[in-house]
Amino acid sequence: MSPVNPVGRRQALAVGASLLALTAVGACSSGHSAAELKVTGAYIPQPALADMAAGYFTVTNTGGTDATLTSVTSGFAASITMHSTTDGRMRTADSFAVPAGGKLVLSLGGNHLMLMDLKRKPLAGEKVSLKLHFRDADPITVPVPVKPAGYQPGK
Ligand SMILES: [Cu+2]
Repeated sequence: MSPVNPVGRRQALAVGASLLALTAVGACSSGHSAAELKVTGAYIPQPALADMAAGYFTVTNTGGTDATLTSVTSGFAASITMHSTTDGRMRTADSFAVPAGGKLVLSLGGNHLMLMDLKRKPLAGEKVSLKLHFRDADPITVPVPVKPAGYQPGK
């Protein structure tokens, strides 16, 4: 009598191989799930002058991969820079992280966009288009409402 049944052994190997395959697929899909970005609460307060405006929004990432906001462009402003605020001091930021399962918040007194060299002064009630460019995610174009000067969300 043979101690090993050849048929049983082959089946065991086949089951083992398919389990390995399942594990590999599972690891791959969770490790590579893309960033899932959504932009909400975007607004631009109507500026006092035509040459400069600020911009605010929130980017939420419900995906499994970190993304990075690398730049913002618009046909309406020749130059858009990103600023962070620390202890009341503004400084230019090269990029902003949008962590997996987290969010990036641009808000009054904190991180914000600085829009310069405007084509014209944006007026409350109109919308301008901003395009957000990311590393590790597709760009998102957002219609951004212009709010009255001094507008604060939720007030
Ligand atoms: Cu600034």
